[in-house]
Amino acid sequence: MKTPWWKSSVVYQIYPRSFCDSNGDGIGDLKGITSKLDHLQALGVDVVWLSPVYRSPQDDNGYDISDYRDIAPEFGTLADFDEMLAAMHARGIKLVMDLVVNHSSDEHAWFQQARTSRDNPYHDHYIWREPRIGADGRPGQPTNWEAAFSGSVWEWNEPTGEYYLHMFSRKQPDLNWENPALRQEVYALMRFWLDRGVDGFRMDVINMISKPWREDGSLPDAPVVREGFLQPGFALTCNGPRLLEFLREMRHEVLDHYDTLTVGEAPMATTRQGREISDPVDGALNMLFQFEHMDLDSQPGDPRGKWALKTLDLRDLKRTMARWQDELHGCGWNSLYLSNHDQPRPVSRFGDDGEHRVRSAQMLGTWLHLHQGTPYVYQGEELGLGNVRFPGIEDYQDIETRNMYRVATTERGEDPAELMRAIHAKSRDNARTPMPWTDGPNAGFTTGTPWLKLNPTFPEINAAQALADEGSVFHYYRRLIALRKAHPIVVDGRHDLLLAEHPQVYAYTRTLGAERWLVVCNFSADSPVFELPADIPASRWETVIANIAEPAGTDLHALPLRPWEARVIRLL
Ligand code: TEU
Ligand code: CA
Repeated sequence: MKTPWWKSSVVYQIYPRSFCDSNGDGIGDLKGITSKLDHLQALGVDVVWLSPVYRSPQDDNGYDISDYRDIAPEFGTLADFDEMLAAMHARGIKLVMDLVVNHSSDEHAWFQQARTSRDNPYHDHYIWREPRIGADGRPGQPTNWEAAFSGSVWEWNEPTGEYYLHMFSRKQPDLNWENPALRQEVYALMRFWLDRGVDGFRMDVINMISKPWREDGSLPDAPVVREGFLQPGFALTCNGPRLLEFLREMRHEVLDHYDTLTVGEAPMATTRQGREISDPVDGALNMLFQFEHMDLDSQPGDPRGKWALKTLDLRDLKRTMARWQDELHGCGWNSLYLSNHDQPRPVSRFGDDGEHRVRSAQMLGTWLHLHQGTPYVYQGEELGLGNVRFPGIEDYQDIETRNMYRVATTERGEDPAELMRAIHAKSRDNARTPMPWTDGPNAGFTTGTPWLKLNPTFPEINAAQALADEGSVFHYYRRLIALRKAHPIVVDGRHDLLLAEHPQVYAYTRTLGAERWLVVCNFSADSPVFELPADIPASRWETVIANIAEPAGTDLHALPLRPWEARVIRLL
């Protein structure tokens, strides 16, 4: 069987607001993207995933859509979109759109109608509940769930005398997938973009669309982890009873009729859900974005969630990654990512953004791209761009960061200095600082005032510098991407983890037929010695790619490693 294109592709994610501003209003836009396609082509990526550009009040930077069939004016027009898509296709680059259909904006015409009366035909497009009578006999919120962006998931709607559900901000009401008419609306808007020529979808929190309804029409409370406050409700909504049914319907109604790449964003997903959803026969999507490896540097079970910082234990990463590799091999498929618009920059998070910035960024890229799956590169990752440490909360724009800080300081009395430390480590704005193109004014991103402050490192870390320097992260990523095109083992080879308990060295093999590659990565600034297990013969070997030209030894059963070294080796 021919390998589908989405298995051998590398995807580049563009966060349009922060990529390139063509008209000086400080906001990146579609014309800006079209002007930078040389950069993507030089890198060698096959597909662009574009974060939302639809019409939106931008409460959550476009993940709150008020018109699914139009472009936000700050990003351009449908004509600009068609021009961008044609320019991408002319270069052999496909385009995957962000599909945000767990919720819409409260400014969407559906919601504007829905909230006017219980009899309105659009009322049932959303999720409504009457107050629940509490133990004190007084009416209150229907469940105890806390929204992803703080506060309750329930917002009162006076005209109908009901609450509506919003898992994210109050301007992002959840859509009611139980309603077949709503589902048909979603399928129709998908066809609208596919017929326009787009090549697939990244589906925002798609495993949250089926809510855990009980027979009496109520929703369960979440377990209490923080006495006296709202509770995280995500775990209850991420694998609802009708999820697979809805996704299979979407597949049969829409996806089966086009040649697409589909990736479902799936918080809390288990390998079992990953297998079910990506099963080529009975599943529905090509692959998921799972989060397990992104949760390993937070304190498990802590109600502060991702803000409760923890140092990564490399052995946890091995256990998690190896389980996803092993359990999907030969049946499902997965995406590979370290970075996106919601996550801090990997070089700051798992590498060294100081002295060893370039080498550690290259090591992380090697480690990621040599796994089995479809790799995603997030804008700026190919430059080895790091996090920012803005001094005050007012420098941050992200709704998640701002709301968390406000509620933590005003309602829970948490220490502002400690919160700022967590924000420096984890805020989504780390990933959203404007793309540094040059060392010129505003890093060449805009001629105006950028909507979010630049990363102050731009005089040294920018695309022009990276292109000019053969030793840059960019050129290394370019070689990594080319490697995938030249060697089927990178796409199809089986993964086997080595040295599961080593705290610094991450090593694994890939095997395809008689061919075997060994990947050795030093996740530290120390100089450990890599010891290949004795049962793997390795008298002759050669380096395929490495972030330091010459190996420090010849014996793989005792190979000294330099700080943050990465080496891919063909065993002969
Ligand atoms: O993110 C979903 C999600 O799970 C987030 O709560 C994520 O865990 C969080 O941002 C990490 O801090 C998606 C989008 O990627 C995100 O940008 C949106 O804000 C969110 O959905 C709502 O649409
Ligand atoms: Ca602009």
